[in-house]
Amino acid sequence: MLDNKPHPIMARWPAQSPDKIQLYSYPTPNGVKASIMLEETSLPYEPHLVTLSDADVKSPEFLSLNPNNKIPAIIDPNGPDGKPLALFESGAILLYLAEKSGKLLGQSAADKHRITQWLMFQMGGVGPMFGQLGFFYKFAGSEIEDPRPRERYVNEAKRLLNVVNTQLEGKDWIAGDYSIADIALAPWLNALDFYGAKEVVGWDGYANVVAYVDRFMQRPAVQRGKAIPSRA
Ligand SMILES: N[C@@H](CCC(=O)N[C@@H](CS)C(=O)NCC(=O)O)C(=O)O
Repeated sequence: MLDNKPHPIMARWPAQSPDKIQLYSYPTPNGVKASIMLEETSLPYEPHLVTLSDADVKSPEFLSLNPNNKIPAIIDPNGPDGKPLALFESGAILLYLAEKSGKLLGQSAADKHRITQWLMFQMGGVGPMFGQLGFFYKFAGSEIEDPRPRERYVNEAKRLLNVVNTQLEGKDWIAGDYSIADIALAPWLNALDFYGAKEVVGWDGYANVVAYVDRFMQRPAVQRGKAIPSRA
């Protein structure tokens, strides 16, 4: 609901519980950031499956919520000042849900900024670069004969893995205590498995990263959230 009127997206994805946070997503590395966060914080929510097909993400109803035609997006009927708030961009959603719940954004102002720093590192670095690696290594770009795009993104992925591996030395989580920075980062590190790119980046050589992703995947909220919305 926005200004007491149903949001236009609800014409296509109706809300059964309009008093709960409405999540529009698909279980990709970006999508599961939102569902894992909602599971970690126990905020009540209702998930809606929006597939990556143009018929869904480019539908007028979805574009009314995210003009950038990408999942995830949310509507909180009870946002700041008790008013509805619609949001897209997974990093913005993580920050919002952390502030709303008072969870996973550290204890002090300095913690918050360090966590935000690693969140931005994922949003501006690991996500876009690994996404391009997936395109040129597994998907349509893998048919391109020129080796330079693949080499560029393989090398950039290795460089980023080295940054993360070094930061994790002697630590369980990327920015101190478990935080939204981990919820942003770990699903993208794990995406190298889906891309079949673990061997080409030398995954097993990044021991701290390997242990980190395993640690993240063992969390019960991660186990639940990574399968939401259900694709069934
Ligand atoms: N920067 C955005 C990226 C979101 C994104 O790339 N979503 C992909 C799935 S992982 C998507 O919806 N793709 C559909 C399309 O581009 O048509 C975020 O973090 O929310």
